[in-house]
Amino acid sequence: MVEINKNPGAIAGVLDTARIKGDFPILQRTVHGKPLVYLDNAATSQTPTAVIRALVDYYERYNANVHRGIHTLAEEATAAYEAARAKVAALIGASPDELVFTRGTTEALNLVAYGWARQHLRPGDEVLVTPMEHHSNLVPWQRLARERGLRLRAIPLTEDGRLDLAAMDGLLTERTRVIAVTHMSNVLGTVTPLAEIARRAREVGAVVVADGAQSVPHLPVNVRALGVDFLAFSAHKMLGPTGVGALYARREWLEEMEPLLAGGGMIRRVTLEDATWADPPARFEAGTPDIAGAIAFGVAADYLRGIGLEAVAAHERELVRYAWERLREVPGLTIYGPGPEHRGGVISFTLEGVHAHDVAQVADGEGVAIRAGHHCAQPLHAHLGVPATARASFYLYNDAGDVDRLVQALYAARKLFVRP
Ligand code: C6P
Repeated sequence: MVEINKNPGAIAGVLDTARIKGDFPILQRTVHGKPLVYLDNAATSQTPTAVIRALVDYYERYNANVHRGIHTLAEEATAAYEAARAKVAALIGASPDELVFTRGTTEALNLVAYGWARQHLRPGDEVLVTPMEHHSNLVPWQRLARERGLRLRAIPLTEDGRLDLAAMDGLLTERTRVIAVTHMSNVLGTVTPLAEIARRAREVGAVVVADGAQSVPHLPVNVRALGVDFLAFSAHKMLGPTGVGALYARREWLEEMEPLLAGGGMIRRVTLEDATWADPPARFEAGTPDIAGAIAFGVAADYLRGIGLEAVAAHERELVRYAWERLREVPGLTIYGPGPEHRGGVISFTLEGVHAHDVAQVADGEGVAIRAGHHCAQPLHAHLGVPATARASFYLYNDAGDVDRLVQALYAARKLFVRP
């Protein structure tokens, strides 16, 4: 029988998880008759009451289109929408006019590829990617490379799943125009040295397109300190709703970027023959945006700021250290990626003799939600030599007791699938 930690706070004690769990109604539910342990935060995070209230409040009190009406509701909606932009921008150290609301990370990265890179890159130019990119920061570049005759080159990984910066130096040339790199792998948890990458990119005149889907929710991120040109992230991975996210872009690039969509809200002047664009960020937000979602995104940013991203990161560091030790006790379990000191709150693993999907299914039966599969990172799984991994990903409401429940579920999976 696996020993259950009776005092989770004593091990992962940075945040008061009992109080925080109380802010998340969904965490009070049971799954298959057992209290839910939610460890699929890299896929999507749960939503605190304050964020849910913001969505309801918008529809109950001031549902109106933004930047169009002059009636009270429209003015209130516009003010709340722009206030949300300022809050989200402040969270990453950007100005509001450098932040475009998108549908999420995927749309934000496509906007960079098709809105910016398509205009700026020439045949023969090189784009550096990494083997641990989520498909969202790889497939748009592959598509653009085919269309524009670009060359994609991959920065190798070290044995333990970090970026090999010495090898990156060997790939950097005057043809390198873009380094498209994740700030935190959604599979290995590896945190990449973005500031260092940006410094080296500047030396050859390349821009850095950073995928912040996993880092912005979990680490203190400041775009000025990092020196990146673009940073994409999603609200739903940082306590906000689905369907909204953001692209930070340096002002000079925003000025030169082409919109993906044309229509209402993004124009300055339209004649029957022609149109001119509005200033950024409105230029990139054609059509009625997800107004309630953006406002709720701002409330999620408030919530995170209230707790403090330093504290969130420290909490997850403790939790990952604890999970690392506990998981390594499980016979036949292999963890992928670097040690706890180089990763965020994500641990992907395989369990010998049990398919990753079976691991996830048994865990679900125990009330523990984890993800299994390729996690939209097929090239990385090819590199690891496994078709699928199981993944536990943590957030500010998780504690050592949740890790213990996971470990217990893994023993249950072994009992079912592995012959003694
Ligand atoms: N990763 C996961 O389970 P969207 O879907 O646009 O909000 O985010 C895409 C995305 C981009 N980059 C990284 C590093 C990501 O982790 C994700 C989403 C989820 O890992 C769903 S595949």
